[in-house]
Amino acid sequence: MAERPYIVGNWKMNGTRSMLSEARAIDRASQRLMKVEVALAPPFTLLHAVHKEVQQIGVGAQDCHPGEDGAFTGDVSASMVLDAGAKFVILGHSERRQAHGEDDALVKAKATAALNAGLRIILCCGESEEIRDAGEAEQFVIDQLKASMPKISGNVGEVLTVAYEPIWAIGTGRTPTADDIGSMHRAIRALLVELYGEETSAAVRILYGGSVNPGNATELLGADEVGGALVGGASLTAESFLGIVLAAA
Ligand code: G2H
Repeated sequence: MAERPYIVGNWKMNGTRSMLSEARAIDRASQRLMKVEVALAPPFTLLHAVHKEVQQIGVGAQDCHPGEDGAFTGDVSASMVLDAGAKFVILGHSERRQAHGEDDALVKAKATAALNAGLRIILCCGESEEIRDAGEAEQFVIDQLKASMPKISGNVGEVLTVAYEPIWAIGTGRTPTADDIGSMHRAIRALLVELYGEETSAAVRILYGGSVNPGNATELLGADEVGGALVGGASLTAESFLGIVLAAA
């Protein structure tokens, strides 16, 4: 695992102000687990409230628009989420690729906007079940990452995190084996070395995401080249999310 594992809770379209107590509890416990970097990505409506509520953990958004401002009803720009207290944004999640038709070019444009605004990015990638069954998962994920990766200059480890999330494992309770995760993460690491050089890319953490829970976290986090986890369903209560944080500590 990475020197300082990164455990990120993606609340997706869940949470009202009643969930601020969960964020508070996660933050309080994380103050005693400094070996792990912990963060939450609540919905836009809770970004500022969670930011005000916590001291230790990072707060991020789940999406941003590629533009600066303008007539884009319902959209939120990178500088707006930064202003609300976000330090990072999750981009290219398969739920946005599938439900909102986001392609690699749009993900890249959003990532460029986020970096320009001063946000860190968590860039998601992952294959469908059909692609895995066809034996094309690694090539697909590498091509997807190449096409959605923004131009990054300077210290790439400070601004970029990659999250590998096989679509068939998201919210399904099914997970790849530790060996499968390890070989995918090694392929992603090789791409990062090719793009940014060995030394610079070493600080980029590659998270695993897809049905991570307190029961399987130790095994999944122990897979080769896994630098942490992007957690959906199991991040919605402090109890289950902290079980995963503890497994990383
Ligand atoms: C994958 C993951 C969080 P879950 O989407 O990004 O969700 O842990 O619910 O599978």
